[in-house]
Amino acid sequence: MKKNNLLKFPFIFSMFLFLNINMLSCKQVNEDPGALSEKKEGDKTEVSNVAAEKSGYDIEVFTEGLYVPWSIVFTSPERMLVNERNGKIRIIENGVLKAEPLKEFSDISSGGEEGLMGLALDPDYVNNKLIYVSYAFDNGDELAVKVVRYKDNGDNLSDEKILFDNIPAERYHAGCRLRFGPDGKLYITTGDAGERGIVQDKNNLYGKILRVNSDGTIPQDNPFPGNPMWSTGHRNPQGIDWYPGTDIMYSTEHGPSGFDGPGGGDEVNVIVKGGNYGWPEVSHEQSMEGMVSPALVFTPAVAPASGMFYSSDSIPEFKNNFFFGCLRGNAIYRVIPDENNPSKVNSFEKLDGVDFGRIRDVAQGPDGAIYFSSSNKDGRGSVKKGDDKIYRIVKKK
Ligand SMILES: [Ca+2]
Repeated sequence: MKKNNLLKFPFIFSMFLFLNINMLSCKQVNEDPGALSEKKEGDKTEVSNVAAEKSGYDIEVFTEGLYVPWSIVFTSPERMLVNERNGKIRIIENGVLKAEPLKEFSDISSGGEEGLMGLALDPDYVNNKLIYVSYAFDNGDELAVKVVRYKDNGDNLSDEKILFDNIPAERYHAGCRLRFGPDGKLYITTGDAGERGIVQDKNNLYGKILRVNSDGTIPQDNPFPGNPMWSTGHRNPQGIDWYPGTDIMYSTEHGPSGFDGPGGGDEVNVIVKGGNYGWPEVSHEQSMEGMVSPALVFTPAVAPASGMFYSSDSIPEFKNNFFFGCLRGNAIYRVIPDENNPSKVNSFEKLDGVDFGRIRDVAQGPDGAIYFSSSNKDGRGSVKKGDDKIYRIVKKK
């Protein structure tokens, strides 16, 4: 019953709702949406300085002058790598953005939402220096996404190994987040690439979360033998992570845009092995036997572009919470799972003080700060001086 209540709650941007947010009590999910449901999508939420002052953190600019920073990873406490969507892996060392990229890809396609996207470190990076990237390219006939592994030599990459060069892509719904799970396997999110009619066929790579070994081979214990699919029925998932210390996986997913279903319906899902998440048969609050319903639904759209569990003690109130950046929503959301049953979402809130335009990746730093990137240069934002930027949330001093 409680879950039904969660599903029925349409999140609406509105000042009215915002004023009812109590930063740490997080009761939005239980509020009666009735009085709010007539608000229009264009309504703006304004960040309240009063609320931000009450919070236990500060937000600082970390780097600026980037172009659509899609993925952020730390290779050491001093060195960050950032994928810029138009094709460069940038190095930020001791807080300084280096002019020379680690690599610039010459075969990138970045005409719409696609481009240089996912970036992940091998679980044994400290010893083997392996990194993994995903990017869209034109294979001569059509767009596709490559997942490629390289050795990071500090100021260049070598030892290229292509894991996939055939993940379906389009200018829209091209995925493609990469992250290693606690099982040491590489997980890859793929979009429906505009072919939603075939997502339900498990024998293709459209609208899936894939799971492979770090060399691209298929693990023996995948749900279907010889198949890289871990879950299916996704429209365009772009954020995955695992509740700290468990194998419980959360994912964010973009809902329909009007042309392919009623607008909104963005999702937070708890991903289970072999699960079918419904697209395109069901979306929003609809359910169907054999398909997993979302833990949270956001209407109107917030456009969730990332996903990260926070595991540090640095900001104690955030420990074991799930965070994701929102493009259209111009926000970071904080999702609070039930600590006794982390597969269940207790509540969520919009993080106070985040008012920097479109937000894309969210990453935990080795220092316990939460780093996040703006995405105002992606063609849909309003570009501010110094964009795009990476910010960080640190405990209030
Ligand atoms: Ca779904």
